[in-house]
Formats: sequence, C-alpha cells, structure tokens
Amino acid sequence: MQMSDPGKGPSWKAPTTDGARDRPLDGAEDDDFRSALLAGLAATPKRVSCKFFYDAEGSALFDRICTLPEYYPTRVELDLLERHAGELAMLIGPDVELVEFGAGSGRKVRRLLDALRRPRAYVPVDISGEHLHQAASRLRADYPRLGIRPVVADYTRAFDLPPSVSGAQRRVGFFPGSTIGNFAPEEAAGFLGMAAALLDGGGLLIGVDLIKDPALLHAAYNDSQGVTAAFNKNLLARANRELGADFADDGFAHYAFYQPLARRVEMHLVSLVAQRVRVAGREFRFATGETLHTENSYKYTVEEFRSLAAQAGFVPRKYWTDAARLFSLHWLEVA
Ligand code: AVI
Repeated sequence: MQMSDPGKGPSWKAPTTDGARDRPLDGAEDDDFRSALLAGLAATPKRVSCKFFYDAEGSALFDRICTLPEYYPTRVELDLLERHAGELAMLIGPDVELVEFGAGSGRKVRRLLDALRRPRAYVPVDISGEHLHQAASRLRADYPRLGIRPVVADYTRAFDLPPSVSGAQRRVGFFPGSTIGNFAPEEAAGFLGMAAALLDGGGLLIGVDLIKDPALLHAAYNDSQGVTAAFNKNLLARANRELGADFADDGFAHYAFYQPLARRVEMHLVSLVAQRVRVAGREFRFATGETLHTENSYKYTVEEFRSLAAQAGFVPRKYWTDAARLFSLHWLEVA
C-alpha cells in the first residue's frame, strides 16, 4: 500500500538518515518485508523502511493516529482544504484529471473533489491493487459521473499514467498528509521531479508538515493513549505473525524524538535488554539500548519547501497554513 492519507501505507524506498551507512537498501529486496527486515537487522545501525508499518493492523492503527488530539496534521490539513476550497478550485481550474499519489481513505480527496468544478477523472496510484480497488469503488458510488481510473504502480519509481480522459484540461496531482516528509530531502526532490514530469502542464497540491516547537512534535509522536507506540511496535508483531520471528513485546519500547539539526522526527524501537531474536530462521543480537530505526518524518519551513519544489521543476504559487503555522498546503505549478 502507498500512503498519502489515513488508511493506507507508503511504498517507497527505505527513508534514509544521513551518511552512507544509512543508504536505502536498494533493489527488489527492498519491496519484500522478509528480505528488507533481514537486511535491515544485519545493518549498522539497524533499520527498516516505514513502508512496512502498513499491514492491515498497522493501517488501522494509523487511521486511529489521524484522529488523536495530539496528531494535528490530519485535522489541520482537512481544515485547510475546507477553508480554502473556493480559492483552490479557482487556482486548480475546471475539468481536471486529479492524480492522487497513494490511495487515501477518501476523506481528503472528497473534500477536494467537492470543491473542484467539473472534475473529469480521479486517478489514484497505489502499489496495493486491493486497497486501490476498494477505495475506487467507494468513490464510484458517490461520484457516478467522475471517471475513476485506478493505477497499480509504485509511485516512487518511474511509471506511466493512462492517456488523459477526453475533455480533461490538465492533470493535477494530490499528495496530502505530509507523506513527502517520510522521504529524505534528496528523495523528496526526486519524487517531486518525477511528479513534475508526469503532471506536465498541470500542478500539484501537497501537504507539508512544518518545523515547530519540538514539544508539539514530541506530543504528536508520543500520544497519551499509546496508539503511536502500538503502531511502531506492530512492526515487530507483524514480523512474528508473518516471518515466524520471536520478538518479545515487552523487550522493546517505542522511542520517538525530534532531531532539530536533521529537522526530522525519528522513530525507533529500543531494545530494553541485551537479547537475541530469531527472524526467518536467522539470529540477531541487540545490545541493551540498541535501536531498530523505523521511520523519519522530515519537517520543513514554508520557504525551504518552496525552494525544494522550485529546484525540482515546479513554480511554487500559493500556500496556506493554519494560524499556529503547524501545517502547510502548497499549490505548485509545473514550470
Ligand atoms: C504517514 N506519515 C506522514 C506519518 C508521519 O507523521 O510521518 C506517519 C506517522 N508516524 C507516526 N505517526 C504518524
């Protein structure tokens, strides 16, 4: 599953941290949980791509995260979409083909579709065909006149879109939820460049989480109900379910913190004791305090993001933020 909204998961290369030791584990292996986890546990430091959070349990936990009082991104972005619906419709224009990177739960795209004038087609792109077709049929029932054309593809790699539907004036991309933040900045630039090529002559509406008081970020990734902790630890439970691993639930703790110099929230699973773990018949050692790095979530200033978008082939036009400048929504046009 790919992710841009509650209910689905990302399917990109492992988010990188700094330096060669943290390069993504490239190649076909990267798409397979077993191979990726085995390679990530053998690496130093240990890490695994956040795309593996999103099995059925992980997707359900992510949906719950999006409703938590501390996790402001979903709430603020939905509010921005609603408050600026008229202006968005004017900037985006009529008769567009809307391409969503990742098939969302539908809440955000519905808000956008309801605002747009005569949208011609909706093209959700997701690596999970099952998730994609479920999302498409839910929308079909409510938008009978909209051409709904799901594309099964990994949107982090080169892929083709079907020819535009007749009557469509231009293609417009939609990438909400600050999913762009789960890419390292150089990967984000690569994604934006690819999107600019695909959306030739069109534009991209994208949600981007902002740098803010670290205490707010800390709360958002360490919620009081422990849902984010359960989401993080589900990765180990998933390994136990799918790979016959023997991770002990009480042997690891959720650990999330904002790293101000790198401008990202890091999520880890920290080993509470010195232990050996078996995964798919192989044994790995964890020292006390050693972590498995599971996610990076990069934060930007508005200016930094606009400059990244400009370098990648977009003309940054308008952007919107909430009064507290927690989150931003950007309208970019292809240069
Ligand atoms: C999907 N992604 C943008 C979320 C984020 O904030 O990085 C995933 C998440 N991780 C912990 N809470 C939410």
